Amino acid sequence: MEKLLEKIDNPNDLKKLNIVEKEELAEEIRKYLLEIVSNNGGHLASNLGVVELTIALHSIFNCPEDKIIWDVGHQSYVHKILTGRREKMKTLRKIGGISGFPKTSESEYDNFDTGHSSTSISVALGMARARDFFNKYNKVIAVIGDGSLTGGMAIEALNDAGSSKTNIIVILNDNEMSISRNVGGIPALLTKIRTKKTYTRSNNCIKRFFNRVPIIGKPIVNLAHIIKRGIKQAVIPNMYFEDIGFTYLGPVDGHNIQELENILYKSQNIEGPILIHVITKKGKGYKIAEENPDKFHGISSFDVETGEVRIKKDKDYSKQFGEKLVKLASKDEKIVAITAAMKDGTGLKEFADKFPKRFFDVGIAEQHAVRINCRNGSIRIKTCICDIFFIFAKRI
Ligand SMILES: Cc1ncc(C[n+]2csc(CCOP(=O)(O)OP(=O)(O)O)c2C)c(N)n1
Repeated sequence: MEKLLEKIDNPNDLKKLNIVEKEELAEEIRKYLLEIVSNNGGHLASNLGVVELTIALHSIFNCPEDKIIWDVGHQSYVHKILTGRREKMKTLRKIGGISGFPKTSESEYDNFDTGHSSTSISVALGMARARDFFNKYNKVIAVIGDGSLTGGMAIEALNDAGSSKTNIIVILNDNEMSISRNVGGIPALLTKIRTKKTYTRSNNCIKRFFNRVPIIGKPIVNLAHIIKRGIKQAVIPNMYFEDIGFTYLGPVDGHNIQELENILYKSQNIEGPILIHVITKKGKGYKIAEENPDKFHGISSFDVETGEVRIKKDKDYSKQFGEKLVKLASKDEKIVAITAAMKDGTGLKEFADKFPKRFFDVGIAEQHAVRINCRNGSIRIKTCICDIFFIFAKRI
């Protein structure tokens, strides 16, 4: 029997499939991703996590007229496979081969050349404003991970988009992981929302109820307002997104194509900025990656049976750096390490394990990471290694 995947040359082919066929297609795509990345190396776990989401997005929206912006872009393999680049994906990480990130020069379905994280909402908002300016009606969708949402630029963009009343859709792909486990207050907020699923489902009923609480007299108005807000905040954590101007939809199971299609379809009829909270699993469908999502975030050629990397590098720059820093820090307790969500990539794992109190992962926030360590009386940057992603500081 001919594989479904071989029949998909563009999103219109995908739209002809029913849900059961799309589910089969998802499994075929997973196998194909594994085949390519285990041979060539690449970003695996994030792509396995967005298979159903990407199928649903290309089923509901009409690309390339509608614009999808992939934050970071490392999770765009499925998008590439579904938009006419299935065969070219075999050239990933080969000289002259396909890019592992969206490239406007590569396809009309790619809208922004990415690599750095936390930019997608800004790009989407700009495109949406341009659309409105030229009286067009296409949809603009930013797909951003919970890790990238910790980046300052993403928060700045949410702030602007929320108050703008512009029609944009932000898909929050929440897998609880950056490259390592996600850190900070925003992931904590998302966890609250996830664990209060039942409450968020009845969000509208609760809101309606509290809005009907009678108000008597001016002082009581204020008091009632504070109490109402307090209770709402306690019961409906997604209020954060609603309060800054977004319509919040979800959370939705990011591996259920039907549910995803329903919510995406619904989003098309809502005015203003929308945030759809999608829950996914990094590495979904390949057990070894599900259990080690950080190792399989970006990986070189590996054995599918064991998950072991084929050629192990003895020493690379990051490893050298990490080892040296551990040596120095063993002799000098004033040395601390700061990373912007790049513990593994910058060779700091051993340091973090050995000196947990002297290790700071500040989330994807390089600007903040640099600034937090400038002289403040007690901490001053002693050395800043050329790569902005990691610095180490010495308390004086
Ligand atoms: C500004 C910046 N800092 C760090 C990185 C390295 N980086 C690439 S992907 C990633 C994690 C992204 O996490 P998330 O947005 O949740 O996506 P996921 O991989 O979990 O789907 C990081 C830190 C980057 N691309 N850009």
